[in-house]
Amino acid sequence: MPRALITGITGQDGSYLAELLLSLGYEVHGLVRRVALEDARHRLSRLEGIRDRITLHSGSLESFASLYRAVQIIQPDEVYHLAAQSFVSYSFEDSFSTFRSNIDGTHFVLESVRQAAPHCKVYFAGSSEMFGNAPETPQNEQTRFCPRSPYGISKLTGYELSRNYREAYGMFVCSGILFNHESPRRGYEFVTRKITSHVARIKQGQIRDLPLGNLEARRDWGFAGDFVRAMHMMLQQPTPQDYVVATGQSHTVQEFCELAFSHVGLNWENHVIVDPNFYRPAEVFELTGDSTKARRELGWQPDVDFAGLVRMMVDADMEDGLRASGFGLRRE
Ligand code: NAP
Ligand code: F7E
Repeated sequence: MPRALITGITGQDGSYLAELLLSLGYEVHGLVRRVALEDARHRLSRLEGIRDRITLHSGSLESFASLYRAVQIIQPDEVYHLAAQSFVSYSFEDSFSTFRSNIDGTHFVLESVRQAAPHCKVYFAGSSEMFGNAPETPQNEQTRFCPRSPYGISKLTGYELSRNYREAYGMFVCSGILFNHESPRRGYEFVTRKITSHVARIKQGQIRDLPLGNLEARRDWGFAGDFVRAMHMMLQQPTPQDYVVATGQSHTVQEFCELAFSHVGLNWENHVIVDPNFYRPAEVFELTGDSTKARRELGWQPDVDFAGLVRMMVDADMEDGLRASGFGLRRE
C-alpha cells in the first residue's frame, strides 16, 4: 500500500487530495498545526468524512524539526507539499510571514525528504501567480515568470528550490503550476467563495450588498476536485517534470457575479458595490493557462466547466444557509 504525506491537508486541495488518495488505496498521513487538533470541529471540518481513515501529525512550516520528524517517522513514498499562506492579498499585508511560511517551509520539506527519505517523490504546489502580468496569453511552461505579489515571489522561489533539489540531488520533485481552482470548500476570503456565499445570504434575506474590488480581473477558474487528480498523475510519471494545469478558459470577476446572481434569479447590478479597499497594490489583470503538456503527457482533463463550477458553489452555499437557519431540518 503506497504511503503519502500531505502538508496542508486541512485546506481545500488537501481535503480533496486525501479523498482521492484513499480511493486509490493509499495510506494517508497529514501534517496539521497543533491548534487544529485542539479545535478539531472547526479546523478539521473539511476532513469530516475521512477523519477516521487518515493519520494526522502535528507540525508547522516554521519548524524544520517538526517536518523532518514527520518525514522520518512516516517514511512516505510521496509527499504533497500543499501547505502555504495562500491568500495573495494578505501577502501584501505581511510579506515577511508569507516568505517564512512559503519559502522556508518549502525548503524545510525538501531538505527533510533529502535527509530522511531520499527516494520519496515530492509534489510542490506552484501557482499561476508566478506568471504575474505575463508577456503572453495563454501561459505555458515556457512563459517567463514575472510575479506581482509577495505570494507570487514566494511561490517562484519554492519552484526554483524544487528544481534545484531535482537537479542537484537527483530527487523526484515536480511542480504543478496550477491556475485558480475553486469549490464549495474554498476559503471565504477568495473572490469566488466570497461571491457565492454572499449570493446565498442575499437571496435568503440576511444581507443586501456584496462589496468587491476589481471586477475586470480575469482568471482561469477550474474545480479543485479536478485539479488534485493532476497532482497525483505528475508523481506517477517516469521522470519528474513541471506542468501547467488549467482549464484554458478565463472569465472576469464580473462574469462570475453575473452567473452566480442569475442562478438564484437575482441581478448582480442591484447588489455589487465596488469598494477600493479590495483593490491590490499590484494587480494581476489576466491569467489563462495552456495545459497542453499536462493533457498530452498525463492524460489529464477537467470534468467541470465554468458554469458548472459556479452552480455547484452557489447551490452548496444556498444549502448551507438553509441548514444553518433550520429550514433544511424543517424540510426533512
Ligand atoms: P488553503 O485552502 O488556503 O490551504 C492551505 C493549507 O496550508 C491549510 O491546510 C493550512 O492549515 C496550511 N498552512 C498554512 N500555513 C501553515 C503553516 N505555517 N504551517 C502548517 N500548515 C500551514 O489552500 P488551497 O487552495 O488548498 O491551496 C493548496 C496549495 O496550492 C497552496 O500552497 C496554494 O498556495 C497553492 N495553490 C492554490 C491554488 C488555488 O487556486 N486554490 C492555485 C495555485 C496554487 P490551517 O488549516 O491550519 O490554516
Ligand atoms: O482573487 C479580484 C482580485 O483572491 C482573484 C489563490 O488560490 O489563485 C488564488 O489567488 C481576483 C483578483 O485569488 C475581490 O483582485 C476583486 O484579481 O480569489 P482571489 P487569486 O489572487 O487569483 C492563485 C492561482 C493562487 O495560487 C492563490 O493561492 O479577484 N477581486 N474583488 C477580489 N479578490 C478577493 N479575494 N476579494 C475581493 O473582494
